Amino acid sequence: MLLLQFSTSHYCRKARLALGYKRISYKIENLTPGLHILKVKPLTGLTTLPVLLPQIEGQQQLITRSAAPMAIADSTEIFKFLETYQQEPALFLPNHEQQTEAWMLEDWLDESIGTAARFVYYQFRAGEGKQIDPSVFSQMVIGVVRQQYRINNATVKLAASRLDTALEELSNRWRKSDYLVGSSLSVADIAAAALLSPLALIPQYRQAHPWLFERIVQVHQLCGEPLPPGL
Ligand SMILES: N[C@@H](CCC(=O)N[C@@H](CS)C(=O)NCC(=O)O)C(=O)O
Repeated sequence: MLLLQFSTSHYCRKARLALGYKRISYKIENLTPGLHILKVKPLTGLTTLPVLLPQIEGQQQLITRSAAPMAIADSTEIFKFLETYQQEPALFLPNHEQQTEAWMLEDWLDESIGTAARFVYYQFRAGEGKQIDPSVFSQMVIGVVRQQYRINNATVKLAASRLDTALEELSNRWRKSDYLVGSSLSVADIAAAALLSPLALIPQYRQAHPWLFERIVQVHQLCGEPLPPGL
């Protein structure tokens, strides 16, 4: 398998965590933001990464599941593909109601909270956190991302408020149990651990929510994935 990714993307981290949890071996191709569209759009019709290619060119014979699609776009679709590709260890909970709850959390984390974390993170990197990489190149990339997603003081304020609500909800669940839903790792735990990982570099979140970063570390360890920057 080949994972097309941006090396720093928290959505690509989400896909890597799932691959790691299932102990599926894969290769990575890091794409350059902007130029990635030339490769990705013809494959998926979308512009976002991660994209998983189940069959590596020239190695088709190694894939025994003949019905594997050519390219899978979107981290949520990658979860679904991996679960059918290799059932154990299961990412889906055996109880149907609990799995539905895990999907609800996963979708909310994906569509709302992962974006909010991106806004707060790039605001930090452009201001207080500039010294993490003050190079002209890094600041230029941060500037482009801020423009692309319309990250400014007003949108960051709304994102920070959404994150506060998310942290309340996740704290209620993760401080009571090792898992957000049910009694084993699910798509919700992986989504939360990946999509909130950019906050590990921001001192105010580190100080206010130590339990969050303990859980992010635990999920990474379970998935055999190197820890995110700051942890
Ligand atoms: N819901 C998507 C979101 C992925 C996403 O937002 N990826 C960003 C990188 S973090 C991206 O590819 N942005 C480039 C673009 O939109 O052209 C997923 O889960 O895969």
